[in-house]
Amino acid sequence: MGTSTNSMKVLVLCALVAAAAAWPSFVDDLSFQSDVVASSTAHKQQDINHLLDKIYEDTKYPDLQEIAKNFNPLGDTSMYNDQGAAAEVLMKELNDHRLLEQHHWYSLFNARQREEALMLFAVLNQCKVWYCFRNNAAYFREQMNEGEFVYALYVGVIHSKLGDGIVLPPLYEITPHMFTNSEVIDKAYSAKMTQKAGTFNVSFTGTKKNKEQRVAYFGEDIGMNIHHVTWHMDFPFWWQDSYGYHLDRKGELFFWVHHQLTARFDFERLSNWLDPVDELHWDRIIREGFAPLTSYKYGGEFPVRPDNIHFEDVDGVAHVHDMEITENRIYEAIDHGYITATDGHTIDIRQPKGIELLGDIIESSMYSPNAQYYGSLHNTAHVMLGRQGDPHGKFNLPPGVMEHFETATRDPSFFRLHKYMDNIFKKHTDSFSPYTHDDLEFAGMAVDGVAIDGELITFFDEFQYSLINAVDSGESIEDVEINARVHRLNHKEFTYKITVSNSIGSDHLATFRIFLCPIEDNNGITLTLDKERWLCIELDKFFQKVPSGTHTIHRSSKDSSVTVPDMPSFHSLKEQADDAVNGGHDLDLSAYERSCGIPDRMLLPKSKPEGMEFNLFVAVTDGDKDTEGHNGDHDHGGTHAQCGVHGEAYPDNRPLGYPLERRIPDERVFDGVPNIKHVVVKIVHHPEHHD
Ligand SMILES: [Cu+2]
Repeated sequence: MGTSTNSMKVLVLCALVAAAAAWPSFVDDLSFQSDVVASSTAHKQQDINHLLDKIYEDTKYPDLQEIAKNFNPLGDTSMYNDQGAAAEVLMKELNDHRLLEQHHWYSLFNARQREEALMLFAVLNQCKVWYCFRNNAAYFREQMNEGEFVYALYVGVIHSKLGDGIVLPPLYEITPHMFTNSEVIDKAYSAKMTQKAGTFNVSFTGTKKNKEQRVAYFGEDIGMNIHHVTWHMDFPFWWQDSYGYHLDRKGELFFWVHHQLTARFDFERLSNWLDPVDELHWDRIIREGFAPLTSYKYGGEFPVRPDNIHFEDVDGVAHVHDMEITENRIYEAIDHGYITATDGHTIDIRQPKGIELLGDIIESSMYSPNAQYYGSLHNTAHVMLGRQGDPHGKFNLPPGVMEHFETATRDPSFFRLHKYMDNIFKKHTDSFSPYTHDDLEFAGMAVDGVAIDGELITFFDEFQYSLINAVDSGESIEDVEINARVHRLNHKEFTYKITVSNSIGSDHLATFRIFLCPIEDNNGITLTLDKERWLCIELDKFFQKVPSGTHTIHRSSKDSSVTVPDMPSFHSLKEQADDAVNGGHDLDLSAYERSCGIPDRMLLPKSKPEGMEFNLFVAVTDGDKDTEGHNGDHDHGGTHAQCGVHGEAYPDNRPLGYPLERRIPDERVFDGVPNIKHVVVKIVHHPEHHD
């Protein structure tokens, strides 16, 4: 994956040629309208690749160097929708020397650092044309803190229309320190210094003495980390609709995506003879410590938290008591069935939209109707947990892993925190009356059979990613190929075969909702349907026309709307973009455009070598009603289940988790509905199988 000197020279040359051919000379020609030629997806992809290459160093690409030196963000303000207002704000901060220095850690949860990153995001987001986006990015890349820059560029590409078609490189190759333990990073440095290429094994954190280590493969999975950080970039808590559009059902998705992460973690625990994760409480000890064994590129080691500590107040963040007050206010809202807005009026939450508002106040996001009163339980808890190793700032430690979305799931306390919040959401959903037979029935549609074509087999694969961006470059030291090798949970592809009878008399659109649910707990005790349903993981949700009569629907595991495929490596993105630019052909990476979603490989829980039985639960509901008011496209880019549709309304009108999100005191109601069926399936783990 490394780049040899020669190919590097060719690459730089190509970039030069491409730049000369495609870009207007910005020094004497500020009419950005001539940008049109260069705005092909291939050029944009190439620009993004170059901007993200070795972000801790000055850019090595001559065209970007030129822009960084000569571009004036305020030179032609007609290239912005806001006539340069956002650029003016950022330029003032820059000229007043108020911006965070380079070579310093960055955390989104640090208010000032976030503010700075969002100033750059605002500039990029106001750009009318790619010329503006790219030149501002190239200019501020050399002026701002690298972490702020990378964050702003990622959310800029995700949310600006100009970013359509661009695939953001996997963050584990852009900022490898956040994903790779220090031991391997150290080896990467020495490989570079000694000019010996190498591939180094990354082991999961901890030892076998720590039971939590058995499930470290889940929280430390680089694809899972990407899913989590990308979800929070797609649905940022700081988002305001004035940035351009509304993020549909953000608060509810916040609940659902974290509920699913928690349920998935519990499935992995069950697969490893562990009890479900316990919830965290402000007045109880934090049982599990965590030693991340990772370091910042700049800023030292990630702090350690020992076992069995009591929550401490964190200077400048919150008192433990404040957290309890916030929690009480949220519980009070749930029990009342309404929240109180800033102006004192009440908003009913015992209605379908209620969970969305609850998510907004718990996170809290800018959508919260009253952040002053309901606080920011989730975000503050992340910081509280991140700082427990140095709550009073005595040791000047940098932020903990909990203070970054890309590293948070490494710490077992992440799942404890989310179990705690999940239980708050459960209290709310439990306040609704259970679905009745009539609510659940899809008259004329019956599921006659559910089967799996193929075997449900999991294994660990071996995967390599490049560490080249972790190490510094020097004039006289060439890059050598340096990779990290990780083991990742994977499974064999399989197909669902769902036999459906449609006696409605005509074709009808149906929504297929597929869940995997545990049958027994870790002690072998059979779960009631009401206990089981809260532990289910969503495997797929799709819309499909069902013809009249009896038909078997085939659906491949790889088409799941819950998952995303493996991302192309940074090296491959560079190669593809360069080839397309040089060859003058199109670049189509649309299959990888969204990286929010559970990695396809992790669709199934690991299970055990002797196999474990689970319930495969299929509910078929009326697709016409479910998608009423949406466009006729029923694929929605294929990642809608937990990540929605970019820039559009969530395609399913039902509550997330339907029909399992409400309590089920009487199992007979579900048994008596022909359009819902569950069968027992067996998943087997092959420990010896390496792909
Ligand atoms: Cu999260």
